[in-house]
Amino acid sequence: MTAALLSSLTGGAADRPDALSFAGRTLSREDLLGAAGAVAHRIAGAASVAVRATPTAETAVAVVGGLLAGVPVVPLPPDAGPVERRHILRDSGAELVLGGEPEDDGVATAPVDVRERADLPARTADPDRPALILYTSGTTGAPKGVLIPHDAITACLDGLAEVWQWTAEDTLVHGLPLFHVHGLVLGVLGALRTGSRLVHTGRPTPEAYAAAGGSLYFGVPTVWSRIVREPAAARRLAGARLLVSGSAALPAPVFRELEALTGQRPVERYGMTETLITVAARADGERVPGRVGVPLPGTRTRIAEVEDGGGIGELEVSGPTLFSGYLGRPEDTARAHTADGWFRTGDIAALDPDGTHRIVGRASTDLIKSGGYRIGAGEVENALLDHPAVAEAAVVGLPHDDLGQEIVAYVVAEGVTERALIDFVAGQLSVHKRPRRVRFLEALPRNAMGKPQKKLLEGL
Ligand code: MLC
Ligand code: AMP
Repeated sequence: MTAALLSSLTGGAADRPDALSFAGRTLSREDLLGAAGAVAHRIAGAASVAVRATPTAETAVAVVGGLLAGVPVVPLPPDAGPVERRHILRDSGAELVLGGEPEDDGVATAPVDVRERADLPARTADPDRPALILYTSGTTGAPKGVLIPHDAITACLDGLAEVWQWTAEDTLVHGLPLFHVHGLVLGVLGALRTGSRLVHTGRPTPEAYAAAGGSLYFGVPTVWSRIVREPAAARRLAGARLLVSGSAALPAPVFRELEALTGQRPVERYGMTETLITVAARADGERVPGRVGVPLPGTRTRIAEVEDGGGIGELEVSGPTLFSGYLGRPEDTARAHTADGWFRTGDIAALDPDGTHRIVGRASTDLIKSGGYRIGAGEVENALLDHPAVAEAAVVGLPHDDLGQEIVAYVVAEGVTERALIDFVAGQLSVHKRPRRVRFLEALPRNAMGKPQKKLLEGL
């Protein structure tokens, strides 16, 4: 068992008045500990708690409270529609939602008050209970709960601290959502574990990143591509120590424009909800467009090459940062692993002779990455099929300059408009899962087995 995840927070270090700031509202380390202590007392003994994960100090307090109480935390996207919210609450068995207003889903809510103070509970985290249960989309069906152990987070953050020379001297800046690995695990828990300051900008706009004056910046590729389109903002990042991109492929032109405008090359890192970050470019290593770096300490990778794959194939990983399974889904957990226990990422990768990795695509077209969000085509198709006017639906991710991919739905439907269908999906699921465009067809192209041929849809 590695050292307790939040030991640097709870270890009695001197207070830091500006430890965390969310859209201009600042919390000291003692504010955070006191308020998280109050949350920990309130939820003690719960099987798990959900946190309405707005990008605010309340979310940091609630998550830290859960971790200190040893109660698994389930971050809820704050804009989750009723279908998605109900699924996450039922599937996780969360007993309470911290933050937000009560909703018609039978689960009590409790407010989070950052002014409350209580001593930390004596209880320490039970290593057999997960720290976090993060919901993430698969190719079909509703999102699955990914069980993330305390030790996996510790191993990931300590690995990243080493490869990026990330210390308490840093000021981390980002404006990412707090219900995924990137913004929450790296972006909040990473700052707390390393002791660095965190400036959360509320939204990841170029102007807010430029104004934050940090040393270490995190962003998804869409954030970086928006920053290079605002040269004056981009130039203000020239004094930063490290610009980090992840969650999707950083286009090479954006990499080069960032270098031209800031004088420094970004580092890329690769990961997944199920594995946390497994591969990263080192701060003192080579930074090359399209290369996501080398395995973190203790992590191993291999390529499951198809015959004559030319060194390219599915990336498999093993090591200390992996999840412990999908909640209540032993068959899905087994299917996601090889017989010898490696996790199948579903990403197609190549290993260069110097040991650096390139991610070249995904095995399935049914997992879409848009703005760094992972979206399962099946979940959006099911939402569309719930609309009474829709007879058939096929959802794909088409190339998009700003978002990497954009969600496009092809439907067979009568008597309904594109706008109405987009709003209908947004009313059930998180808003980032809504299609950007809907195309109406007479029939979906299908193969002899009756399966939609999604490759034929592009351009229809
Ligand atoms: C969007 N809009 C729409 C629409 N789609 N309106 C109508 N119909 C549609 N179909 C609206 C939005 O609500 C918004 O409105 C405006 O249009 C702009 O939307 P957008 O282009 O999506 O931009 P934005 O909302 O700014 O989002 C871009 C982004 C966001 C980059 C900020 O995608 C983001 O936060 N991505 C981060 C995802 C992430 O953290 N992933 C990590 C997963 S963990 P308005 O009114 O709101 O302006 C992981 C592991 C790892 O992957 O390796 O890290
Ligand atoms: P998620 O589970 O939301 O964390 O999404 C994980 C997926 O994001 C991975 O399976 C990859 O497809 C993608 N991803 C993450 N980081 C990168 C990267 N640096 N380059 C390319 N794809 C990435």
